[in-house]
Amino acid sequence: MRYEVIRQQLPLFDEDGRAGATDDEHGRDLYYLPDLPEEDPYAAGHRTCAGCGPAIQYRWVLKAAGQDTVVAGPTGCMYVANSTYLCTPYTVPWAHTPIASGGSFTSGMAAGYEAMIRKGRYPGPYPNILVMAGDGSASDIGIGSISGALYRNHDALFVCYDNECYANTGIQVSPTTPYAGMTTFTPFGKAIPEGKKLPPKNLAKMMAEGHPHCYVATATVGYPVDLMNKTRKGLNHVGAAFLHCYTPCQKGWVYQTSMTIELGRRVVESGLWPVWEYDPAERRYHYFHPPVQRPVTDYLAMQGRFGHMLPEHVATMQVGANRNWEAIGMDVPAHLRDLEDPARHQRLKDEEYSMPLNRGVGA
Ligand SMILES: Cc1ncc(C[n+]2csc(CCOP(=O)(O)OP(=O)(O)O)c2C)c(N)n1
Ligand code: SF4
Ligand SMILES: [Mg+2]
Repeated sequence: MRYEVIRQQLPLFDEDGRAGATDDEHGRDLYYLPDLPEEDPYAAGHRTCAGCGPAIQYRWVLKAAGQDTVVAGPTGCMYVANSTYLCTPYTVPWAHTPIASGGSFTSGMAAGYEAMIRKGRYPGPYPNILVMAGDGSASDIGIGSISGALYRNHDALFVCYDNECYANTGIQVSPTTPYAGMTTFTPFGKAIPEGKKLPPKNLAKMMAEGHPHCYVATATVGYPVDLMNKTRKGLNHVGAAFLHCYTPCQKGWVYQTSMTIELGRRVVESGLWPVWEYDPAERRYHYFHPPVQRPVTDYLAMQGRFGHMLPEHVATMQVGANRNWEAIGMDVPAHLRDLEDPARHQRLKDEEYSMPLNRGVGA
């Protein structure tokens, strides 16, 4: 006998309330949170650093997914710092996978649940299946297995929590490390004064362009309701979905621990992390247009990993941000265009910005 696979539909959180709570002194919406579920599948008691962006992202995503969820986590900080022998912070089933296998392991889970439900060996409904992989895993070592899973359209949500480095092994460069981002593998010096020479891999666009039948979105920990709604949309989508989330790493980026959420806003407001959704039914991108457009220095100066940047490096970063503004359909104000000229910048460490500076890399 063949049984029907019943799928869940998670309701979206109210964003109207968020719109009603707008206009702080910068014209931004406030940190509004609607009535969130009390359940916390990612419970307290783990060992991540204070202010850890990936831990915040894990909490919001699992709150949005709820109790009827199974999770996989490839090797990385969110495996190692979360789990000790026979102990994890999860109140839902969780499995560790090798760093390269997040996609293939999750494909197996999805296919297994489908088969078990159809054969009447699991009562259903079909659970929320998700994997949360670091950028080293999702954009580098394990990209093949995730791309394969997206291509085969397994019904699961594939999340990349992006802390822009291989954090767990001591802050090494990854493909998503930004231009000029200092890591232990991209130190600045006489030969390479900018530290990292290459721009970051555009992982989310690769996933959307390469798998046009999938729901794909970007998010940051600076916009929790948006992150939770995109989690639910990805889980509700029948088939594969990919979510790329910006998650600051306090240890690797060297910033004040209380600034994780603020960084998640400023990276968007400085044009360095476009927030969007790709709708596979329409085959269209929907871009978020932030109400504030800042110079990149408002973002860079909060982090020690950029403290070595010279005027030409800051100008290069502003060029990239300005092209991003154009790509998402926003005008580039004259004062941001002017900042493409290196002569308009000092060495970053000599400037005075709104945030106190730390120096160095935290490895
Ligand atoms: C095949 C393989 N290569 C290298 C490692 C060593 N390793 C363990 S965790 C890690 C860092 C993973 O980086 P990322 O996926 O970005 O997660 P993060 O640590 O930043 O949370 C590495 C390189 C491994 N476990 N397996
Ligand atoms: S090193 Fe970074 S990603 Fe790892 S636990 Fe600390 S803050 Fe989180
Ligand atoms: Mg990482």
